[in-house]
Amino acid sequence: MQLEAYKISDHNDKLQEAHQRKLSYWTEEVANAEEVIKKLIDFQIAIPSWALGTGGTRFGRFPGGGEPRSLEEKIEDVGLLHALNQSSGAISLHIPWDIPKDGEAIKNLAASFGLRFDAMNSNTFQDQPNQEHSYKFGSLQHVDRAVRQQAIEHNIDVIRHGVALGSDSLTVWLSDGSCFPGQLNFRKAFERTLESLQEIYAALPDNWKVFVEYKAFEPNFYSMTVGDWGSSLLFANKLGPKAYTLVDLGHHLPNANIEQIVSLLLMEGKLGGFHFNDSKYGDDDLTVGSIRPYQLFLIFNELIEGMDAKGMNHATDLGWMIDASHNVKDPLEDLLQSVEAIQLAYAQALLVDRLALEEARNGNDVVRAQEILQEAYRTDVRPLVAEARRRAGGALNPLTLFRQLNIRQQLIGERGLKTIATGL
Ligand code: LRH
Ligand code: MN
Repeated sequence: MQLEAYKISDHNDKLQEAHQRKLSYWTEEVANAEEVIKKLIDFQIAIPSWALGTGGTRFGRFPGGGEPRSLEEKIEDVGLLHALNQSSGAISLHIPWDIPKDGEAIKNLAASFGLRFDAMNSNTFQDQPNQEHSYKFGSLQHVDRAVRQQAIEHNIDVIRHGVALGSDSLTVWLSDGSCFPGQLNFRKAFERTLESLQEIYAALPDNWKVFVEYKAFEPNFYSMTVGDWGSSLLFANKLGPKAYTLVDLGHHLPNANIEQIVSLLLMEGKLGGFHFNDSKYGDDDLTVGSIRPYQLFLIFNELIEGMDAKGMNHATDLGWMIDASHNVKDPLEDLLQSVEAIQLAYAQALLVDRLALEEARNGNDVVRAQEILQEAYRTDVRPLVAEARRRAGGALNPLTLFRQLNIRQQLIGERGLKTIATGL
């Protein structure tokens, strides 16, 4: 479904007066308000193609209706999100869940919604129908060369699909590992995985990057071969300059200091990108900023500090992607909330007085340093984020408009109640 521009301008017109009143404080009082608004307009977040339907767990899945039945309908849904918030200008595909039958046609369809293709994701954590070799005991780490070869060829196939769509990066997340002590020779598993990744690396086009995504546990529950930022960095360093680490916020052991990990990976020039979500316990894949919004702010604070230290472009030099699963929320509403939470954390972090913060740190003024950070975090930047959307042609309040237009009902009307989207 296409969202007509007049529906967005009608919505904004009704909210304009209240919005201007809130915004005036900013534009009159805050020196870098304009700079922040411009940065927010440029900051695009990729939407995962596997999170446009209702997610589930081993205990159950409760589809809400109107889910996309094809890649084309998934692109339409991401187009809808982007029309509403003008901050979701990319889609990240997962193969084979979303194989583009006609790459050119899919590329043009996405472009008609103002969308580009972000990182491609391979899948050697599930066995496909009529697959010759099983990944039960791993893929790139497998003791059997034939299984590794099958997984290597799949990744090279995913790169081929990505080239046809204009993508320029591959995310490799491996469920490889072990469930019991004794099951795996950790060193040999690492070496076989490295050898396999080197063959995939050799197939990367010159301008491509490969992101090595780490995860502490699940679906293996004793060891994961790419289990933490250290092992991911080892792989990225041994593979070469086109290889980077990918930080999925839900892939850490409890109480890990993710903002410190981000700072060090940036310092090493080996941070490739993010899978944003939130969690309280494990890889819960919850709405971004719904459980630990302060941690998200602290991560963006380190991102800006580290990216500015290297003169990096905030909008284009890292991969900004969401990776979430929606068990109880409408997938599109959940994604609108996640994009909003990311934009808010980025805007707050842009307000941090970095000179004053360094001065406080150099004086070991711990209280002052915290006050400077929390001054920014406790600032209501919603008018800035809304203004960035308005100037880019989006809705001042995307979620309200999504509901006012009964978009889910319209999608159910078009697609039916029982449609199931491919993905998690
Ligand atoms: C693994 C992961 C990975 C995806 C999958 C859908 O937990 O985060 O990024 O391939 O979710
Ligand atoms: Mn992920």
